[in-house]
Amino acid sequence: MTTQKIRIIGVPMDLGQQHRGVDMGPVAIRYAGLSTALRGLGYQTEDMGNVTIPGHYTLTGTSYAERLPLICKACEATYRLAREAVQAATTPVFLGGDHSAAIGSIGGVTHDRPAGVIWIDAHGDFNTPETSETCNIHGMALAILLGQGPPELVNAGRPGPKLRGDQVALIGVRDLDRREKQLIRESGCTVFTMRDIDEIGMSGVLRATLQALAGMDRLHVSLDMDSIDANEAPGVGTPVPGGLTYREAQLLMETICDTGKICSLDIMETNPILDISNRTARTAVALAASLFGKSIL
Ligand code: Z70
Ligand code: MN
Ligand code: MN
Ligand code: MN
Repeated sequence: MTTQKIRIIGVPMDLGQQHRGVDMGPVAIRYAGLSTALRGLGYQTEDMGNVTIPGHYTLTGTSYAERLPLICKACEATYRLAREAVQAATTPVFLGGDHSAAIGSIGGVTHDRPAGVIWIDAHGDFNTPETSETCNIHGMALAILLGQGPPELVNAGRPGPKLRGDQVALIGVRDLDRREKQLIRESGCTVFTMRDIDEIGMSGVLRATLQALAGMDRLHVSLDMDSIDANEAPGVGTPVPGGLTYREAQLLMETICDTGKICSLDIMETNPILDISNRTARTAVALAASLFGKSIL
């Protein structure tokens, strides 16, 4: 499924959460050598630059009401670029930006045909405005894609839910809010927490994930960098202890690569201001390379 042309799309979204600096994620990942790494694997790369998104600093206040329409507009612009990338027979890689941008990227890549989604995250991103303890939309992105939450965002790009629960697997979960747990249990998504990874190992988790998504002929990976342990990815807004090791994350990417079904990738939540020497972006590039076929031997 992965085409020989990879199209890089920056989505410097910082409206879905409170920390400054995540809008610099796209450029940090570029500077860490994403295109060079992918070209080294034999792909052609094409960089579309960034979606234009008004930064946090342009807001007059901190209200959800002010941010919602701006996030909506940014997701619709991202949706269009995602759709065009698929229509042009390229494999889009979206560089975030906070995870609310995935509402647009996943919406757009599923415009003409469905895709299974592997959502790799410390969090569930399954809140709604009713359950959220923060009002941060990046913590609602997956629920919105499944049709729950603010209608403007549920209907971004095209009307209605973009995914069904049986098309989604979450991996790396270790921090859910109280009422978010209930929603996620009812969602029909396949969920592998850090406990599952400890008990059956990443290879066991991946076998079960790929079995759950076996009916899908395309797979989108949505990688929240806070899934990775802070040793390898310190530059994220919401670090949670006990994350994926570098080796677990590499195995994850290598195994998904082996399916040959990757149609698109999000690399979200890299925040250079909170990082140490661009380590998080460098980890992101190494993981992207494995997803797109870099092998050890
Ligand atoms: C919390 C909330 C979140 C990402 C943090 C955190 C959500 N559950 N998502 N970082 N990517 O605010 O809803
Ligand atoms: Mn997330
Ligand atoms: Mn997260
Ligand atoms: Mn939390």
